[in-house]
Amino acid sequence: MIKSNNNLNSKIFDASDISKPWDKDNQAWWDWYVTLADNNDKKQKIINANPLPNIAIPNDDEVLSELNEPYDLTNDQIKFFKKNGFIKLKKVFSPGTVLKLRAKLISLLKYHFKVDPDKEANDRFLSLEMIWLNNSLLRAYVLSPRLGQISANLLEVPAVRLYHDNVLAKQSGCGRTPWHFDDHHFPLDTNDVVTAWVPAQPTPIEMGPLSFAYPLDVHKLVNSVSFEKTGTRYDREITNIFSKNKVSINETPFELGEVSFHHNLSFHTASRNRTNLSRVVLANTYYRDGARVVNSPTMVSGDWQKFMPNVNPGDIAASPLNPICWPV
Ligand SMILES: O=C(O)CCC(=O)C(=O)O
Ligand SMILES: [Fe+2]
Repeated sequence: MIKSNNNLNSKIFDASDISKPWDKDNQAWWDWYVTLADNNDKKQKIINANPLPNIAIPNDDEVLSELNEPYDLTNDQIKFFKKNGFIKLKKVFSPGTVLKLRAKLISLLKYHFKVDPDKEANDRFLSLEMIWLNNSLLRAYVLSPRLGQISANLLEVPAVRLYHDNVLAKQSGCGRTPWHFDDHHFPLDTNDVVTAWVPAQPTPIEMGPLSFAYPLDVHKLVNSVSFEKTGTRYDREITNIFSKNKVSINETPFELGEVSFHHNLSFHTASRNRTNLSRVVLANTYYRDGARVVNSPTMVSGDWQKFMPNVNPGDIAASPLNPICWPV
């Protein structure tokens, strides 16, 4: 009798059990992940985004030289990042270099998903990763010494490696990205991790720019909220706790060429895309050279071994797919 009760109990679904590895691809991961977002704004109308500016597009050599140029950070900017866990920097890239990136990403998305993400929206969050392996120009954007140098300087570490790149196309009508911090996602045993989030078009509020709760240590307010792999309770609870505690949230537009950098303990979210264009972003994650993989990655890390083949839990995270991006 006791035995059969145990059997019964072991079959009860436990929404907080995330111990099993993710066994699908990373697109399936995003399709799942966005179901965890609370969307109570469904009735808002889709509006037309401004058309993309009609400007000269630089040639490949001009783009390469821009991606290689250093970016001077002030001590105040580094202090701001340390305190707040994110920073938004203008003029990281020229408008033409960003629009060239967008055209490349759109053609890649068309190829993989067989839809034009700006025209045939089906409210989806489309994702591609490891694009740097197959295209030399996109490799330059992902392994950009400029992004690597900013990342290393913000983290104040001597060298950074690439964890992965990620094309994140939030289509017209696609709902919120749930509140989270990336420490929950990345199976890296370090807090020296930063993501450069590069929007590939001007990104007004209506398009759902990445938004950050600050200062960095607001994650302590929500550390005890247990994550659940189904439903929107986790996301709603974070919203409630932040609102009760009057936590500041930076939700501001991105101009063309502006890039945000966020730390793996920074809590962030993004609103629904209420425009008619896809919100296309290249998000590259970099971490301190020498860091290890955690001992027990979870399903929330997705198919992380795609990003570091033959690296096992506990190992130093330094596969050939994790090149040092700074110094070069
Ligand atoms: O683009 C989004 O909406 C989410 C991206 C994100 O969470 C990240 O890059 O860490
Ligand atoms: Fe994130």
